[in-house]
Amino acid sequence: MLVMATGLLCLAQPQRPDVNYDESKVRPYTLPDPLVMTDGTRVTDARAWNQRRRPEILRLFEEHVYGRTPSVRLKVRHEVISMDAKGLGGKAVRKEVTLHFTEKKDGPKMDLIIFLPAGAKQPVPVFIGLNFNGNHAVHPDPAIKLSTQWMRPSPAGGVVDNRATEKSRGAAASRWPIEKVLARGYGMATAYYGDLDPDFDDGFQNGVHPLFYKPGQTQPAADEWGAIGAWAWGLSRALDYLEKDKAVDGRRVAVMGHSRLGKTALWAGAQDTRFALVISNNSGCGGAALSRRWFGETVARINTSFPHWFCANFSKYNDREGELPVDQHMLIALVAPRPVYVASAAEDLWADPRGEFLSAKHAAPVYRLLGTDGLGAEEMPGIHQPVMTRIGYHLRAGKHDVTDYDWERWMDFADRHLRSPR
Ligand code: GTR
Repeated sequence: MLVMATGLLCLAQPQRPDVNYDESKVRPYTLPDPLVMTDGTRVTDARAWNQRRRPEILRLFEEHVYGRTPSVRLKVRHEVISMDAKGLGGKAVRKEVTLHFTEKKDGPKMDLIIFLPAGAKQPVPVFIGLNFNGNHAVHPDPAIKLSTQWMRPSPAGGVVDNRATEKSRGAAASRWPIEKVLARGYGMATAYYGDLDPDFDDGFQNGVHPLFYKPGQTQPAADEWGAIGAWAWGLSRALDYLEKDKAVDGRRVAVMGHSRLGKTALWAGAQDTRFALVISNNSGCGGAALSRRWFGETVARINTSFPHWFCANFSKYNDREGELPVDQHMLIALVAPRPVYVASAAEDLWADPRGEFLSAKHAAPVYRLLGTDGLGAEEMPGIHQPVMTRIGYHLRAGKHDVTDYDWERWMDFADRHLRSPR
């Protein structure tokens, strides 16, 4: 344990000067017990968990962290905009489908791209995740529609005046090893997160939020969804489509996400139990990492830098993490008993790898109560020693990123836990 902590600190370059990266400075904290109701009642069986404690924890995350997702069902129209049975040089069936959230053609909509292994004899399990740079950035294939949405400037270049250019094709391909995923019998689906809500603080005037305002409402209430909520909602709409696609096994869809989109994948998987497997990559504060540790990014920092990600209520807990009625281990517990995988990177101290591991560990009692093996590690494992129990975990060497190592472990995990239909 001590060796591990030292290893982490040696590898890491402190990313910001006034942030705690020192394990010895983590102050003692007490986590809320996922198996004790707010009124003090202990949860001792699956029935009490499913009927009482799980809904209670979900409500607490809605009210205090991510905000409530509207329950109104929109009529979503699916428009297939391209279909190539011989995509990627014959390796993939590639489809592009636009999900229109209003009657208007130019209203809020999401472009979903799906790659399925060519020649599959039966419906395949699929990984779905939102992407940061547009669908055209996940693979250099020139046939993929170039996103026309607002986009953050990209370190890889190719974004001019907040719009993608041809130069950005394939810019994020290293994070989306599509051919490798197809070769192992999985499909891959992705959509651009900015289709759902562009990632800047505009008081929720663009994206999908206004579609749900009550008459006279101009922004979400303090306990209503922010950007992460909208992104997670979009993942569920993508799943609605995948469930209808006969080439996809809708009961075996794994949701994954990196960083802010890892927070999003966890929140999507927590709310929508149709996701059969949930993967968080380097999701950090507001994702898998425990807020109470105050290590790396904190609640106050995240709410200051990104005031639009969470609900307004979350900022009440800036520097008062101890008063939160939840911590992030309870978010992971909401996925139980479905398989969940938490992936950390050793140099990504901003995301607090140990805090991510501890969340997985403290979610395990819920997994065990529900009859699974929980997490097969008491202590944080070393670099590249993946844990593959119903809760999966690994610490990868290197930086905040998505690499082939991460994908290979997730596929190993999916091979183990999604092999047969649920
Ligand atoms: C950072 C943020 C993290 C993480 C990351 C990302 O600036 O502090 O919480 O979400 O961005 O999404 O890339």
